[in-house]
Amino acid sequence: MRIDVITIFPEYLEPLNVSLVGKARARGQLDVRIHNLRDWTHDRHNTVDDSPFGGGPGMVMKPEPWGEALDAVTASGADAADTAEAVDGAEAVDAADVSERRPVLVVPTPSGLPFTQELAVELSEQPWLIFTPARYEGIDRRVIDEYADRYDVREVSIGDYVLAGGEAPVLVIVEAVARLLPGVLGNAESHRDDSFAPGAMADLLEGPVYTKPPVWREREVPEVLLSGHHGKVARFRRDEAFRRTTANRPDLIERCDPAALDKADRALLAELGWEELPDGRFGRAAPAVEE
Ligand code: 6GU
Repeated sequence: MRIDVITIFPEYLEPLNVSLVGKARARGQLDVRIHNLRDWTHDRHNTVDDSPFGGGPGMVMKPEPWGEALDAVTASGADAADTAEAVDGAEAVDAADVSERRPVLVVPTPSGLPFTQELAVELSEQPWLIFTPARYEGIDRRVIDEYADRYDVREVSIGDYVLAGGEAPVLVIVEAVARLLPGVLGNAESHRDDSFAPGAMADLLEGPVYTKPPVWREREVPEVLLSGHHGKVARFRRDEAFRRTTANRPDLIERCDPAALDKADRALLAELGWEELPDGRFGRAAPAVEE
């Protein structure tokens, strides 16, 4: 996969050299290119912002540098032939794939669609992503409109809070996507039980995990995990997942597909004070009304 990031703070993207993403780059599985937006300005002060039409606080990113930057970066697909060679038979960045297919433009903004594991999976299937993290009050709207005519543009928010710029969201999205690429995580099975992974544990948060030593500061690892009984271990983990999900994300329980709940799940939810609704879903039991 190829990833381009256009930013006024290239140094903010330095963490992409570290850990999982850094290793994927070193192995040639990921071709990340960071660009300085100011390289596409032409005035003495490398101006990228101006005051908003219609008034109001803050500044807006000017369309011209973004337009020139996006034209240059989107046109550079054909030069992807010089991308990193795969090491140790790892899957190399497919240059042909990049040049033949259009990039997906990912525009981080607090007013975008929520970034979810489902979107991470979808983005991980693309050959080429271009990120446009903004500062100030955002980018002149005409830039997004201009490229939405030619490319798949995704305005994405990473949560219900406001950050000073889109660079941290780029780090978040790239890490979520990169770990899904074939061969990037050591063990492909590692995805399977992820919280929010599609499949058997869908819509449940992952429960607690333990390792050696079996006793630490007089705290014991739950005995069932040492038993070697796979069925009991699976049930324990599922129970813990329900306990954590009911406590931290009751909304996920309320949306849970009733067909995904077995008898033991139902019994546990009842024990945790949830009530079964006529359609088989679960709702938080109404608190007893005090007289
Ligand atoms: Cl993508 N950008 C900014 N500036 N703030 C955010 C965000 C994005 N997602 C949540 N808050």
